Amino acid sequence: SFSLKADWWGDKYSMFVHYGLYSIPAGVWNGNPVKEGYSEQILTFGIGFSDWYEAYTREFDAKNFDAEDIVALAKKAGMRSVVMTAKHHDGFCLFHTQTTSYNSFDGTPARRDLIGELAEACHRNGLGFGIYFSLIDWHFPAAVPFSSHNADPITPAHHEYNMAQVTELLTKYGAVDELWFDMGSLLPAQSEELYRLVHKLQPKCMVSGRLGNDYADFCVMPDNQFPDYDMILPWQTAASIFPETWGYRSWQERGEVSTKVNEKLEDLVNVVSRGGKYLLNIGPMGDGGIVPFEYEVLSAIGKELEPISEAI
Ligand code: JFZ
Repeated sequence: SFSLKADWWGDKYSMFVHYGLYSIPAGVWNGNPVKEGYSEQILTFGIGFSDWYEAYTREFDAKNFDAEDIVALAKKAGMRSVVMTAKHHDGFCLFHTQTTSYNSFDGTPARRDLIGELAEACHRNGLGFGIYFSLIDWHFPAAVPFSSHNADPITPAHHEYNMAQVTELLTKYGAVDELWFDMGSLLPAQSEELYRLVHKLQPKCMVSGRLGNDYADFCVMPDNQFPDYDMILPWQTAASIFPETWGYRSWQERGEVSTKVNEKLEDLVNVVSRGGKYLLNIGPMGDGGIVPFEYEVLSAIGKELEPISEAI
């Protein structure tokens, strides 16, 4: 109903978190910076072989990943909810799933369910909680093998796998306010089935337009863009701190905090004043710790927003 969507819509500024195995190589392969593609996609742009990439599971201890720290930063930044990658294109799951051992609980020394930890921290602190879920999967054997583009079709077995994982994500972690499906080129029947599943399990959960075939509760604009026409559906703009990557990139030239704060504040105002919702990304480091530059930028934005926090 409209009022349910208005609840979600009342929150106009949220945190996006890209964290996964890719945060360990952090945009470096064989000692060289991988300049092509986003760093969260280093498997396809830099490393190439799945077993070399999978070896990062042995290093994945997430020892500085603290959901309370992430939630505290979101609050400090003036944000009302957090959306984190439960599974990115690499197929590695940050939640404890029965569908594959390629997950942070069963498949790494961390032995932790990071999605569970973040969901709890959001709920405990009164923040909204959302999940990013990649529809393509470069690890699942029955999926279309990874290719040079991301809009691959979804095989029937892969669709069932996604259905099972989405079922887990929407039944084990309490209220999920947003499901940020991403990429993949689904058949209309596949988009419909996932859309209905989400609303059956969590009627209030908002589904992103990247599920495809017009099965959507909100539209996602390209990075830092806003529409120059009236939108019928609610819309959201996702933004990364640097447009080149969403996942952590160790060699990123970051420049001045103040320059970045002004740039992101301007984007936030442009989006929110046109009726959109701004989803600003952080990409924690390999150990899960927050990048100091990102901490400073978000804190400074929060300070600027203090006088108008009621309006956002
Ligand atoms: C997708 C992912 O491929 C990427 O790794 C990241 O997770 C991002 C948030 O989402 O990338 C996209 C997809 C579509 C657009 C931009 C980035 N777009 O429509 O401009």
